[in-house]
Amino acid sequence: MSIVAAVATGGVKAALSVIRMSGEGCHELALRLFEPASGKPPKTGRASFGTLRAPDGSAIDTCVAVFSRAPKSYTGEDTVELSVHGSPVVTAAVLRELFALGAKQAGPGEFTQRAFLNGKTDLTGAEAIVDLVDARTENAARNAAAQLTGGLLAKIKEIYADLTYLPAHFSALVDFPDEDVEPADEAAVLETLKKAERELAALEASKERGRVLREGVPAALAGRVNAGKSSLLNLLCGADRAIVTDVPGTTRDTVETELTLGGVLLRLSDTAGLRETDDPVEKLGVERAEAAAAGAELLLAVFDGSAPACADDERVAALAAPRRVAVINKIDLPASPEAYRPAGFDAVVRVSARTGEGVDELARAVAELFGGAEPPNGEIITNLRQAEAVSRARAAVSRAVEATEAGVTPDAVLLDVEEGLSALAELTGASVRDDIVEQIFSRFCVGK
Ligand SMILES: Nc1nc2c(ncn2[C@@H]2O[C@H](COP(=O)(O)OP(=O)(O)OP(=O)(O)O)[C@@H](O)[C@H]2O)c(=O)[nH]1
Ligand SMILES: [Mg+2]
Repeated sequence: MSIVAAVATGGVKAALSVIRMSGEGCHELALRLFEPASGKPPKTGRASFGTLRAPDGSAIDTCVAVFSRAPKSYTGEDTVELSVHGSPVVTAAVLRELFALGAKQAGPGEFTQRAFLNGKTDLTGAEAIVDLVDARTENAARNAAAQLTGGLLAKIKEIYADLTYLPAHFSALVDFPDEDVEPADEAAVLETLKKAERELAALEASKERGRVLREGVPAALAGRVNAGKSSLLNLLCGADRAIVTDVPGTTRDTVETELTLGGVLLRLSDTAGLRETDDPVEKLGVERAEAAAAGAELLLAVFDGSAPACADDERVAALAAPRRVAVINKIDLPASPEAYRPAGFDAVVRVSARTGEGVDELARAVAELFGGAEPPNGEIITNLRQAEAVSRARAAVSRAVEATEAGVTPDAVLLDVEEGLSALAELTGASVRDDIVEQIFSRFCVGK
């Protein structure tokens, strides 16, 4: 493989930047620029300090270099990592010299792709790297780290191992019908298939949580005017994001912000208070509020606990969403005996957007509804490619279960099991088409 090089830390100003190189011959290439302070060749696998010099002998920067030998490196090839001072000018100059000496610019994800091709990681591990770098919540990062260290792979290998036992046995039956191969214990075969089916179904179902981890949950605050929606948004995001006044109908346009609540990433919209109005601008705002609620997976219906209920509260309580939490606000004020009493919500919490009381309870409710309470263990499907492969494997195993139950001959079942196995092999990358590998790694950044 040719020698490739790239900045791994992005072209930003920082204390340090790392320039990566990989490919046979990259040590020699690096040594034409890097002059170890010790005067001796750098030891592999150790950090060595030195100076990077341009061909005219002028210093470009001092740096710490790590030379690694195949296969003990990230890519499984000979690699060099140069930690230079984090100036985009310096990194550009170093790269220019490396390119002049014959290195090529690494493509997106090329280092990890080489690691995959050299068996240093499976595909779920490689994808976990993207998820880890992209993680916007601690839970998302934790899940990616668990996947990176083999969480999902271990689960899939376990299912794979259970299923591979069956073809071996069935093949013996099919290929040597006249020999006295012990017939498969039907009950045991069925149990193995059903266990695999259950585990694959659990993985299939985990894609919902994976989506929440990666993309977050679209959520909307809705409530009558002055219920305290904007105050709550500001409190939750810790910034003065939306205008708050005691004028009813302050918010007109929807205001969207991203925040983490109960470990769950919410894309939360503050909306105009719901009420009948003749004001054409406010009318549009109310329409937008209803549209935001309709598109939300989580509705935070805000009610004023210090004021008597009114028809607008009913209208708010009637908004449909897959998950609905009633938030009784203003508990710092004396409660009104005629305040709205919500019913039919997944949770009811009492808060004060003014003092912050009750926000922990709201966070817990959200965590419970979206699985944020349980730290993710990496056995979660986090992208469409994985989801599609798991679904295919599950469908194939389900067919095998059905066929076995119907007393179909083993050779027919065998085809389904093999299809399930090949879907799992695609998932881990044990057997996958080159164009699919290209496509996966093209989603990576340059330098990864
Ligand atoms: N005492 C008290 N006052 C609150 C609380 N939350 C909001 N308020 C006050 O209630 C008034 C309305 O608050 P907003 O946050 O603007 O209410 P809103 O629901 O966004 O109102 P609209 O945008 O008009 O629909 C302001 O004067 C807030 O200071 C609370 O928990 N306690
Ligand atoms: Mg408002």
